Amino acid sequence: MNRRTTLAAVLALTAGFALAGCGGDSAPELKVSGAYLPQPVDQSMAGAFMVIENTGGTADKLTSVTSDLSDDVTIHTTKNNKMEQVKSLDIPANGKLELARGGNHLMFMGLKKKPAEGQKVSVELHFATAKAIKVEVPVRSATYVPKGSGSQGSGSQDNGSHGNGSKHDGPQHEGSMDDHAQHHAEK
Ligand SMILES: [Cu+2]
Repeated sequence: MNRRTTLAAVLALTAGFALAGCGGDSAPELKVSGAYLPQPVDQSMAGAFMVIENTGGTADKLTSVTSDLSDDVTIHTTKNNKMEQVKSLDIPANGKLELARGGNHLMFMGLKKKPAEGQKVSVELHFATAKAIKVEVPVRSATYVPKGSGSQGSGSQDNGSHGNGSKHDGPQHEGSMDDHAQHHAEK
């Protein structure tokens, strides 16, 4: 008896979910804002940043990214100033996933052309649950920092916390981008 009741409950839940969550669990509701791609130094690589907000009651994951700029787009985190490729990034329910300088970012390798400031790069974000979202990401100056980006945690990143006169990307990213270049050069 008990088992049958449970099964019925599960079926009811599943059906509810299929009907866009009548059962109380809402689907992820994702919105992308503040996307930008700092103009890269050359065609070898570029990074992009944005905020993905989830107003739904269900968590989701950013699982992959495609773009007309590159066939090799990966998702990176930054740990101890080193970039690390990850399979996915969590987007919490009623929360947000922040991609920002010195932290999580999208990485484009082997660019098909060098994007210039003022242009837009078409990027498609793929998620575990939600439908893919297409974003026209504006190309900004190499040193662009979005206004009100105070939530990155590690303080000012543009003013020589490295002191090595880096002129293009955020110091952290650039330092580790060199690792990337080497890594890829070994192919
Ligand atoms: Cu990276």
